[in-house]
Amino acid sequence: MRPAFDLSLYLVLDPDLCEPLGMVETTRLAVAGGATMVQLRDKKASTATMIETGRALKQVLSGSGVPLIINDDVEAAIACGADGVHVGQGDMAAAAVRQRIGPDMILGLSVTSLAEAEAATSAPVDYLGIGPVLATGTKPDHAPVMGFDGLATAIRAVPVPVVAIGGLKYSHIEAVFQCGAQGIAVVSAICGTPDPEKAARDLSQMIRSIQP
Ligand code: TZP
Ligand code: MG
Repeated sequence: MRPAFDLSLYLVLDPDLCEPLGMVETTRLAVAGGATMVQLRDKKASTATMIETGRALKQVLSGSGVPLIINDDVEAAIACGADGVHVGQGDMAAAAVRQRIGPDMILGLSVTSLAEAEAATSAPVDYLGIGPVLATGTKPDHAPVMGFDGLATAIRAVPVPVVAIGGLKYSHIEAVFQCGAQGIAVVSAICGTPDPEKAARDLSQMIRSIQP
C-alpha cells in the first residue's frame, strides 16, 4: 500500500534558493516547523547526484512521517528509497511511471490549465499539482498564470487531491484552501528565507487555523 500523505504544506526544494543552508538542512528545519511533504527538484543534477541527495533527505526525514517525493527522475526515486515521484507534462507519462514504480509509491502530476486537468482525470496519479496560480521568479519559464478562479475551476474538474503551486505565500493560504485545494506547495516561501523553520511554522499555523 502507498503511504498516507498530507499535502497541506508541501515543500519543493530548489538547490540555488537553499544556499547557504543546503537542501538537507533546509528540509530538517522546514519539517521541524511543520512541512508535511518534501519534493527534491533539481533540474540540473545527474541521476547519481539525485540518488545521493535523495538518500540524505530520506535520512533526515526518518521517523518524521513526511514523505520524500522525487521530481522527474524515476530511477533515482527507486534507487534512493523515496516515497514517490512527481512528473510534469513534458516528462515520462504518468501511466508509464506507475508501471515502473508499482502500486506502493506515491505519484503526482503537474497540470497548468483546465484542459490538462481534464486530461489527467483518468491518469493513475495520487494527487495533482496545479499552477502556476500566480507569477513566480522561481520558475522563469512557467506556463501562463491561472489565478485563484482558474485554480478553483480546475480543482472542480478533477477527482484527486490537489496541491496548488506558483507564487504562493502566507497571505494566499486562505484563498488556496477556499478554492478546494488540499495544500499549498512552496519553494521561495521556505527555501528563500533566512529561517526556514520559522517560515514553515508560520505557514503551518495558518493552515491549521483554517483547516476544518
Ligand atoms: N511549478 C510551477 S510554479 C513553480 C513550480 C515548480 C515554482 C514555484 O515557486 P515559488 O517560489 O513557490 O513561487
Ligand atoms: Mg518535470
